[in-house]
Amino acid sequence: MNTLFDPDLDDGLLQALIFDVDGTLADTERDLHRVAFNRAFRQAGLDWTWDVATYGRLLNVAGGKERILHYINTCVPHQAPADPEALTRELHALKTDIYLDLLRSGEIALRPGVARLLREARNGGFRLAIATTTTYANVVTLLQATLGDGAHKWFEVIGAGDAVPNKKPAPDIYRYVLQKLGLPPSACFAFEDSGNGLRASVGAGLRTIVTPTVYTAREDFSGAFSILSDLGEPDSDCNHFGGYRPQHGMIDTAQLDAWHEQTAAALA
Ligand code: XBP
Ligand code: MG
Repeated sequence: MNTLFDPDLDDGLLQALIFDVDGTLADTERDLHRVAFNRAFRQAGLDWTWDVATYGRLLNVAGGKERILHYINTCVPHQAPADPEALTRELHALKTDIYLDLLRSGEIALRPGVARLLREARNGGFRLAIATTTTYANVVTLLQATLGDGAHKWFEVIGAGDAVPNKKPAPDIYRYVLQKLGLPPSACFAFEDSGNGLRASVGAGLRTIVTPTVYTAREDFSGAFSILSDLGEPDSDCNHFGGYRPQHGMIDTAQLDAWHEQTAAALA
């Protein structure tokens, strides 16, 4: 897929911020996605349990359906049904319903600095987008549960789930989002938490700020623009692990504009 962009939209300034979801906006994997998978297995009468460590290994496979199918084929091949794809679809539909209920009923928080940066970017006229592997309904519900009704409309493009055939680490979902925005990667920053996500965004040519989670902390982040503990808050500096260091202990639009000015020419 070629990224076709509209030259009229690219005036050399920073235009858009593109966010991954799971791990980046909120730490959803261990206590929400994992729990939802396990409940779906139980509801389907299966005795499969993904403990915290097992799930950490399975996270290398991006996408819930892909993860279930991988597990069937490699971890419980003796229990594989005649049609593993059909069972995968059934389990994943159950899992999505359970995950949405968990989001609606639980107290999920965005990671430090996320709500602040989104609000600031929105007020400052930046365009916002999502590039994720997870299911579209999961994104909308997470945004509404954390930022309020209608918050998904803050994002001009939500590239999610099966919008592209190849999930991260393939760059396809980022290319899809850039194409919808009509922007070249040099007009944007991406935000990721994982090695797979970083390979996808860098593969699409995007400068990427990585905020790892406990699950992804030991992954390979070479090629990241900046690696930070989180996006920071005015009263709580982020820790700097590599790449560009934010001047005031947090990522705000002034910092992103300054970094853009320093580095955009080299990308063009
Ligand atoms: C993270 C993932 C997702 C979720 C499960 O995606 O790998 O697959 O674990 O979501 P990202 P689904 O960090 O790109 O948001 O079950 O809906 O696929
Ligand atoms: Mg992620």
